[in-house]
Parts: sequence; C-alpha cells; structure tokens
Amino acid sequence: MTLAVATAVLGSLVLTPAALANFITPKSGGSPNADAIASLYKITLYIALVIFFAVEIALAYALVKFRKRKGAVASQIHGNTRLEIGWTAAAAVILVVLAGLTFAKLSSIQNPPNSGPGGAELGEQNNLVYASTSRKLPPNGKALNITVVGRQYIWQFVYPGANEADGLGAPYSYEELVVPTNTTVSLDLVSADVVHSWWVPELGGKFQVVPGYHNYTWFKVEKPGIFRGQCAFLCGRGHARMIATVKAVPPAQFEAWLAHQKELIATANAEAANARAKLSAQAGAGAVENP
Ligand SMILES: [Cu+2]
Repeated sequence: MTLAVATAVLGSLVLTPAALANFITPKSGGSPNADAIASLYKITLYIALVIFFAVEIALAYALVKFRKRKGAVASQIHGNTRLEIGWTAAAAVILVVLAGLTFAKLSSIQNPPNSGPGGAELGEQNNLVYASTSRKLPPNGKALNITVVGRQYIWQFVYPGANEADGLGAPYSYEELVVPTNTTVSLDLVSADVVHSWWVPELGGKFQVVPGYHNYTWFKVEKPGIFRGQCAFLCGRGHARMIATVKAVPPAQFEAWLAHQKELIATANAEAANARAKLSAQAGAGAVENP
C-alpha cells in the first residue's frame, strides 16, 4: 500500500468530534422522546468524559512525578482521612447530580405531549377499553392509538376504524407503519407468539413485546419522513428479516391512505369469501371439504 492510500484510509477513520458524538450517542431527531433520551445521554457522557480525563491526567502526573529514582525513598503513608472522605463525598455528589438530571428528564421521555396544530383529527377512537397505569396519554387525552403486533417474523399495525357492531374490519398494514405528522401516536405493543422488541431508534427507545402483556410507547413526528427500525430481540431464525419502517405523511394524506387501505382489505375479504363459497359448492372429483 502506498503512503497516499494509507493516509487516505487513516484520514477517513478519523472522525470530527461532532461525527464521533453522533456515532456513540443514541439516534434522535424523529420524536421528542428520542431527543430527550439523546440529550440525557450526552449530558451523562460529557460529565463522564470530564471525570475520565481528570482521573487519567492525575494518574499520569503521579506516575511521572513519583517514579522510581536512584536514592529516592518512598514515603510510607497509612491512610488519609481527608482525602478518603473527599473522594467518597465527590462520588456521592456525582451520583446525586446524575440521578437528579435523569429524574428531571424522565417525564419528557415517558409522557407524550399534545398533538400539534394541524395534526390529524382524532375522534372517538381514544376511548380506552382497558384502563392502564402504564399507558401514557397526552395532557388532553387525545392520541392516535395504533396496536403493534409482533409475530414471527413480521410487524403488523392495526389502526383505528373497526366496525362498531363487531369490532372487526379495522384497517391494518404489515412492515410499514403509516402515521400522520404533528400527531401524538400511542402504540399498544402486543405479541402473537414469542418475545420481540419494538425499536425505531430515531423515534425513541426499545420496548419489549411480550406474549400476554400490553406494553406502551409513543412518538410524535413533526415533518414527513421515513424512519427505519428492526426487531431488537432475537425471536427466531427469521429475526434479521423482521424490519419496521415508519412513514410519516401529512394528516390529509394519512386519512386518504387509511380509507384506501380499508377499501383494499374489504375487497380482498369479499373476494376470499367468494372463493370459499365456490370451493364449498364444488361437487365431484374436485370437491374440497371446507373445514
Ligand atoms: Cu422479532
């Protein structure tokens, strides 16, 4: 390898401090909870960096200053009460500061804000069937509630819009979750089989999807965009394929998409019912018993 190539390779490996910070801190920018997680992480990281360098510099100083020299005799020290109280108290102060910062930020991570002006109009779908202490709703109680079903190996998203009579007929989609911008989206996470983990890094932290339980999270996307995620819990041999995409579109476009989706599903269901009726009406050699 020539020197020029080696320099180029080395040059590409060296990151600017900003790029490095993005590389080692959580992704954010999609939703306020992800932003709050990232900023809390950065504050903790910077405090840790200051302490790390202070300790390392003090260590290097001591190593050089008190290195072995000819004729030098090490002083024999047995304890130093002031120093010991000092570092114990300093560590406790750091701990208390970090805990205080974490608790101060926690509410902005856990509690969703109201939808912004121009967000999707939310009707009666917000009435909760089951009261829950773990589901957080915005102060005005209005959120677009979507059920996320984890199953080997695909994510299913069930939107509001079921028939009032039987609770069936809700529009749904697989793999791609379409949401309106400027609208608080509350997710009800359930599993159809094994444990999965819902994770779209730019929209917040991971949430375990456990059979028999309901877990809740939320996000609110300001601008149209696409956010990619991936099941974050090894759930079987197809785990790597279990991807998720969140597509945020303007509310009007969302309403149109949802209506179209409902129509497509109704048409497909009608066709399937037709095909089933034909099959069960068959007679003769090709007869199929319909279970
Ligand atoms: Cu999975």
